[in-house]
Amino acid sequence: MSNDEFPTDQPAVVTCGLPYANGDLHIGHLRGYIGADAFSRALETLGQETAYVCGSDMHGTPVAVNAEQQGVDPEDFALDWHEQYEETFPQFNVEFDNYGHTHDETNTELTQEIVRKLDDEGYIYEKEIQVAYDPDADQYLPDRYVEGTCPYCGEKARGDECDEGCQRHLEPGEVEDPTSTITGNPAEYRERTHKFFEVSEFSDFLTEFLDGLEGTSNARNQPRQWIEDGLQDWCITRDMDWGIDYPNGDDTEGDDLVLYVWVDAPIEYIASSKQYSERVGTDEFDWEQVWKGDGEIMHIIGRDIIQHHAIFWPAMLEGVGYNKPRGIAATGFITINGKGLSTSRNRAIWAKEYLDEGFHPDLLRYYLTTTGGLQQDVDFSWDAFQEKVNGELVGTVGNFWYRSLLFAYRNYEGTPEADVSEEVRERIEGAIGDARESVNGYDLRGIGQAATELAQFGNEYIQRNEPWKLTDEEPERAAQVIRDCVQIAKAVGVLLEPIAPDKAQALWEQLGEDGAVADAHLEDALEAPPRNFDEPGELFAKIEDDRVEELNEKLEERVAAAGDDGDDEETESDDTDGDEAGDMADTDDLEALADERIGFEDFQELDIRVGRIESAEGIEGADDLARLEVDIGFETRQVVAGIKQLHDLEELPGEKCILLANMEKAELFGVESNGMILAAGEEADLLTTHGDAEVGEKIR
Ligand code: B3M
Ligand code: ZN
Repeated sequence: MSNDEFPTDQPAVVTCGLPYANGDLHIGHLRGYIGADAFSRALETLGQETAYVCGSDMHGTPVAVNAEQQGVDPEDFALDWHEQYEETFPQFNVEFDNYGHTHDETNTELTQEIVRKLDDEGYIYEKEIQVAYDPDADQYLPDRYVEGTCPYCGEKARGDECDEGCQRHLEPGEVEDPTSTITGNPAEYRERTHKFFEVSEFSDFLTEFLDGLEGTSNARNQPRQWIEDGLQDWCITRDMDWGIDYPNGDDTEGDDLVLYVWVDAPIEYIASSKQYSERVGTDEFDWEQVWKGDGEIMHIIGRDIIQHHAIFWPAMLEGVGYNKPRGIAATGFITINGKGLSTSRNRAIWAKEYLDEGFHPDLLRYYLTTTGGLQQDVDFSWDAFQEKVNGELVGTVGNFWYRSLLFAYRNYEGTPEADVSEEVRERIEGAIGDARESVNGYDLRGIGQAATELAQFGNEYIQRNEPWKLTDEEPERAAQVIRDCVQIAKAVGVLLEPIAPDKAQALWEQLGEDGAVADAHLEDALEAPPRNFDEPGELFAKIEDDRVEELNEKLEERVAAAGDDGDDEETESDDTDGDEAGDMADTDDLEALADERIGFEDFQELDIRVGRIESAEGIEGADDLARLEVDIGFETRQVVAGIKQLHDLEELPGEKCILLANMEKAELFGVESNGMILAAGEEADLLTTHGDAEVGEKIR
């Protein structure tokens, strides 16, 4: 691995989190798979040799619990979903170079080999621990078979993760007040012998690893905090039948101990790369060069699985002497109409549903990659989707492509014979530079913006030069303007390919280009298109208002229908990627409105001011607290806020906020708090202003 600018002379592997093979894919999944696909395509446009690999996650309780509920064998159940995923991804132009699954031979062998090696190296030991047990079901209760309270933050948690609270991974025995998800009865803790991986030995290594890690800042900051708090060793076996057997069967025989799903799942990244090599030959792609040599490894994941990727996984790789990831980009969640995506409440956009509605996959790809930064939560609504598609794809890109090519076709039967002007060449070079920088900064939105802004420039350019007025009087000038436009159109296609591959290919063909735009590099954006091409067609169509109305109604109706009985069934069998966190859902989940009214004078007593955060840092020893310096115009205030786990503190300086300035002073963990930052909801969404209110101004 290096931190050299892309493209490097080493092969790269891009991965995304493996979907649990346990249910229908929805927009929450698609964001990750489309994002990683776009990123890997974008690397290729830079000339970086890249393999995009993934596979289905077949093991663990997320699969076993669902299979059991349906009374089917977990293997059959998981394989069924696996096959569906294999079919679905290409329909969104998500094209993996290899898509395997964790139960196949390659992964099973590799996992056992790696665990054996960790054992040989002395990183694995046995320990007696308390494991939840359901006496009625006569069964041990690993992970999602048990629920209870998170010992760190007090929220309701699953056996292996605090999915609704602090997002921490939980070790067996940690969850408090355990209940069995099989019978709903209280579970008891029993003593069992399990295998542990000595993650704590890797603290220094991980600290250094994180310093060099690229990607989104949340993937570095949260793990740094966890290391500071002290790493615990990691239990890597479970009392289950379904999974990969612990390799040294001798001492655990008959005990049904399998490896914890999070051991074999990331190893599938390697196994899938290996299968790709085996298929195309090591001359074309050498998995060992990546995983055992110096290749570039980039993981795109959901932010709920940072700990697995930025702590456990690099420690495992280091333990066996493999290469480590160069970048981890952790995406935010998806909300639907401003509310948390909830599969049990049917508040989701399903992959199949989207396609059945007849929308082109590239529209969703564009929406999901360019609506927010990778790290931010992205809200999906049919209205916002319509606005983006009609405004940017139809109005800007499609409009520019069609008018330029049509004009060129009608007047010159293709690309006019003229040179591209200096102005346009420079503008295209600028866009190429922006795209290159965006790829290097793991900034998908920037990649899309480079294309859209160039099309925007194209529209202005054609408008400014009015070639239709020039064809008779100044034919040479007209030819030159249209030559420029055709070049811009082609460049937009090359730049947009990672995000909207089909549409870019269609443009490519309209320009009479041979081959695939996916094979083009960014510099090809400056190469002249063929002299002749046929009459072009429009590549994007407007989404009409009545369509959106209809889609909104459908969504509302089915959320309402699920609300009637959906909540009863909420055993979380549905959630595959933690995307329900932050779900504030229905009004029953909200705090009741206050009955008592206050007068305006009471309100006036609150001195609430616009502030700007100058600095933010965690308070040592306090799990949730951060110390902020907030400029409120007259002075800078030090305040303590319970946002350490909920915000990326590095990102806060410069942000406007709202501060209650005449709050009584308080001292927390020895730090004086002189004011209170206002925030909404359990995720502490920080209040701000949306206009140009100045720092120090009073809220009235
Ligand atoms: N199967 C899904 C999730 O927790 C899980 C990812 C594995 S990545 C190695 O998002
Ligand atoms: Zn918690």
